[in-house]
Amino acid sequence: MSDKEHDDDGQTGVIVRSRARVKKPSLYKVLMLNDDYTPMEFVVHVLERYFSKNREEATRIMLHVHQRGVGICGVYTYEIAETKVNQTMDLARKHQHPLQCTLEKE
Ligand code: TYC
Repeated sequence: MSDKEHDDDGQTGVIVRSRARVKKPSLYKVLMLNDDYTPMEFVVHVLERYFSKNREEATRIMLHVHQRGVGICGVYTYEIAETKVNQTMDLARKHQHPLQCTLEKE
């Protein structure tokens, strides 16, 4: 093979199916579980601090979890969702609340 032909498919500069190589990341729901001991105000605080909810939305989600047993805090890519679960569980542990938070693939 001559130097000119080496590694050259004759398609220089032509983009073939470039869009097909970009896959949308899987999304994960962060779920909050109800319990009998974690104060309502603490759950609202967590939703404001780690899930960027305003007080009204945070209160709505907290009451939904309180009444139905489980609720969605948000939907994120895996590492973001995992970070928010860890932040929530760490703060709950620090305050000795039994609050539980989990991930679920959408
Ligand atoms: N059930 C709790 C109470 O009555 C409040 C609460 C709401 C706890 C949501 C956890 O994910 C939760 N103090």
